[in-house]
Amino acid sequence: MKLIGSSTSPYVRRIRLLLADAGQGYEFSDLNIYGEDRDQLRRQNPALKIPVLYDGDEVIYDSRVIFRYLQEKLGLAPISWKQENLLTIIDAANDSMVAILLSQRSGLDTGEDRLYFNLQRERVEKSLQALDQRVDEGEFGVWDYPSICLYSMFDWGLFRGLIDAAQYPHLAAWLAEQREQTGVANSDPRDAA
Ligand SMILES: N[C@@H](CCC(=O)N[C@@H](CS)C(=O)NCC(=O)O)C(=O)O
Repeated sequence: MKLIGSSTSPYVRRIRLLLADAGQGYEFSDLNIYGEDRDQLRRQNPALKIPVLYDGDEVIYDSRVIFRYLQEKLGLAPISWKQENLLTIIDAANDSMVAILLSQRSGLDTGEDRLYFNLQRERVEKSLQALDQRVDEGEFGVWDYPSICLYSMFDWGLFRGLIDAAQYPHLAAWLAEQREQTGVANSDPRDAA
């Protein structure tokens, strides 16, 4: 298998952690998708997003679809509808944080009182509040795909300075407990930046 991604992307990290946890070896292509490797990305995925997984003749886009592919291929435990909803909340927070970061990199002041920024900030806050509560209720007690996605998203938000950990005490404590999980230390985006 070959994974196309970047070592700072939270969506790529979730697949790296899943593959590590499953003991599945793979080749990692680490691209700078906003810089010198953009042409490679254009060749890999017309949607211009990472991750992309190659497995023989199969090419799979989007982390959620890649998870479904790997779940079938590697015989991983399926996730429930309740867990699908957790993934949707995690993805919502993650997408809005990516939007905020790209806006900042475009020279925009994301703290301004503008509809677009207000919607992103509100979504991040409400999603993280809900996830903080779900962690407190024990819904992330097992290191499975939803936990891997939560870890990758929250740690990335902290790494990019987009989250104040003190506002989400259960999530912050849970994150600290997961540091020894397979692949977490050697996929830290701080080592790549
Ligand atoms: N729904 C996609 C989201 C992937 C995504 O947004 N990846 C970011 C990198 S963290 C990306 O490729 N962004 C490119 C862009 O927005 O132009 C997934 O789950 O794979």
